[in-house]
Amino acid sequence: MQGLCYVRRERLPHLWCAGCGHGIVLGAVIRAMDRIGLDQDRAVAVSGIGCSSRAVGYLDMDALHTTHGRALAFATGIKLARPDLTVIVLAGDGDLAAIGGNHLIHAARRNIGITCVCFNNGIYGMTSGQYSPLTPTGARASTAPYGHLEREFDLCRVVQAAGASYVARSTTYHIHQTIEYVARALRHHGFAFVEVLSQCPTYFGRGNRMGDPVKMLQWYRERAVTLAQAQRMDPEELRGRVVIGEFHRDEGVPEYTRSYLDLVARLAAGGESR
Ligand SMILES: Cc1ncc(C[n+]2csc(CCOP(=O)(O)OP(=O)(O)O)c2C)c(N)n1
Ligand code: SF4
Repeated sequence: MQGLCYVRRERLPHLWCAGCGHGIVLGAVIRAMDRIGLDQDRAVAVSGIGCSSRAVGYLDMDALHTTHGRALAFATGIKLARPDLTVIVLAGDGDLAAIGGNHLIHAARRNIGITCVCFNNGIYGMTSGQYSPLTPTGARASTAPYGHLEREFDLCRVVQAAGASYVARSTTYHIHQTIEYVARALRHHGFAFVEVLSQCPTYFGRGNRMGDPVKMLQWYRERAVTLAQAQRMDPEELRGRVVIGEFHRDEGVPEYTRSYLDLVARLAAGGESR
């Protein structure tokens, strides 16, 4: 496998359930690191809490496993203290969109130079299948045994509207796109967000009678439409589909730590004090 230098092989075998998509997402992140030749001595991986958040433990680089929902808050501190480092956040949909929702919005608003990969399995995996803000309407969860009533976030649209300058979505089935989007995100200077749909056969799959993990991957293949296809479809045709693609990429938006360092330099040089 490419990118083995980024893997803590002594930590294997990993603890995810058989057929869990999170290993596929981590594999894509590792291949993306390899593709861009990431210097692992100048990179930090940060996570919150959840099955997905265990991913940082398998990366051979400085890593921080923080409190639930707070990965981006810790990552922001790291990036401000050491803007020269590549800071990568790996976290679940519950972690990023529920308890950590405000951190996500404000990291995007600042356009701080962090790469954030959302492992979206549409459920709280680690705590046995409660619904998250990304659980699709109608899906069953342990806290929605008759089907989820709420509408799910389109998290890419939320993050883009908040100000992120790189936004993309893929799935564990569309692995080549996933690797390429994460590679582009890692090269990007501002806040880069990649959502990857990742199957949880144990709780989402079983609760929704989706069959084995292969069937869940086929479900992603059948549901997914590209951005170009989606633009030719009406809302009725798009119902129940997931749009994948690169939604937004703008290198022209000021990155927060650069603006901050410029201000510090101006003040140190005796520039304006207000
Ligand atoms: C403050 C706090 N609240 C709740 C929890 C319990 N908890 C641990 S992981 C988790 C949800 C994880 O779900 P998600 O982020 O979607 O990741 P997954 O396990 O699905 O990969 C929750 C609610 C916690 N650890 N800390
Ligand atoms: S509970 Fe779900 S998300 Fe957690 S390891 Fe098992 S399959 Fe993966």
